[in-house]
Amino acid sequence: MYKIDKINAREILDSRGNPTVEVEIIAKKNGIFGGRKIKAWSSVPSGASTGDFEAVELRDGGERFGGKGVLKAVENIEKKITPEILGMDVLDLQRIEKKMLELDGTENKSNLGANAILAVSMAVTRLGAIAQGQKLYQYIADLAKTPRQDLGVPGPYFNIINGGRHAGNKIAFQEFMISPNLGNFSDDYRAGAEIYHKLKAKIKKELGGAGTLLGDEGGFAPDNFQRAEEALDFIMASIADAGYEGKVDIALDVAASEFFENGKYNLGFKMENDDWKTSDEMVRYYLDLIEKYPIKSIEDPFDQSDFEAFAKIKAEAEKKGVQIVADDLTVTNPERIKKAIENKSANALLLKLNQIGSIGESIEAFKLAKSDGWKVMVSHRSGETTDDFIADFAVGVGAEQIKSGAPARGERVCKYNRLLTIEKNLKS
Ligand code: 2PG
Ligand code: MG
Repeated sequence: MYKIDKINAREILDSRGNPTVEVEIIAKKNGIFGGRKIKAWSSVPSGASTGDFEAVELRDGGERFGGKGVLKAVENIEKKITPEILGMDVLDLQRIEKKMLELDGTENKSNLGANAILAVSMAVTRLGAIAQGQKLYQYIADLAKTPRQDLGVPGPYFNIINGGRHAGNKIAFQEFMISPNLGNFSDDYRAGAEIYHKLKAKIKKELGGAGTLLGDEGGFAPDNFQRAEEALDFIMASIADAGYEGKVDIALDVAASEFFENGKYNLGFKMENDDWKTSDEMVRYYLDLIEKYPIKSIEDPFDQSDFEAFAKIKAEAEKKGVQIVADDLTVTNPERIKKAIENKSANALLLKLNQIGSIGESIEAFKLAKSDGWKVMVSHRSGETTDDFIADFAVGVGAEQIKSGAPARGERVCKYNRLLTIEKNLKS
């Protein structure tokens, strides 16, 4: 039995240059010849278009890093969590998480910080896998009781044009994603990268070099685009240029909460002139886009509290084989997922570990979504680290889909690259 022996926590920077939490945990097997040691680390990501109902990411406030320091979260790991879980068996993730949740004592983890709790939770999961001599995805499959024969690599969604809060350009929608359907992950990955490069060349040629500047998730963020259609036209042309016509689905993350005010949506929120739309106008707009482009997935088409508008578009979109993904609406929180199921607001869940803040609760969220036949898309955050945990998590729970930004930039591709290895392992 490996027991938790030492925990080192520290403040590091994420891909946007903001502080986040990294943790390293050492566990020891007691034996007559002294202890054999194993260790694992983890680091947590951070969002920009954060849902109001997410678990709390503890930040220090004050002057350091513009208030975004995480020294309190680090101290909570070292001074509060560590004494409680030292000596516990690394295979006892459930008890360890329960201890942390009790210690925190709040609904939204605002006491210890979801960033502190999740970092420990992920590192303990990794230690469990090492202790069992398993790959991380296998161990997570055991935790989630996913049958081994169901393990496969999820379909990737590459975010190749960035807008919304992730870019300084004018476009309101946050993410324009492509999902190639070539039958296996490595071919999809290659197609994603080839289309990304064709898009870059096209933007450079038609809009000038400045158009190839990147947004937070590694997608291009040309200032010239104002409407979603312009971005979609460029994407369609790049898919054709790369030779993948008819083999690639389009997905959107609208992140509509970011431009919702007084019951209406302002598609011009980053432009000089406002462009207000009612919920019904937005429904018609989405249906129109679905008609014109091979859009197969729309995430957060409405505000995070508008379960009804979600239900309206879901009913229409479903008839056309388009999934409606709940992100800010459900924030990986079982209570909110239940509400979305009752209201028939979505048929796919965006699953982000740090929205709920522990591995056990993330698995619970996954199961709940599945109980109503939803698809699940495991997701990175716009502020990321080089931790590739979500790749193993997505495979382990049996998620059909994953999004980790563009097929470029280290913090994005480390997840996709890990999936290449897993794909090989699963085949052999
Ligand atoms: C989203 C995410 C990830 P953020 O809205 O789906 O793409 O963005 O991490 O900023 O919430
Ligand atoms: Mg989203």
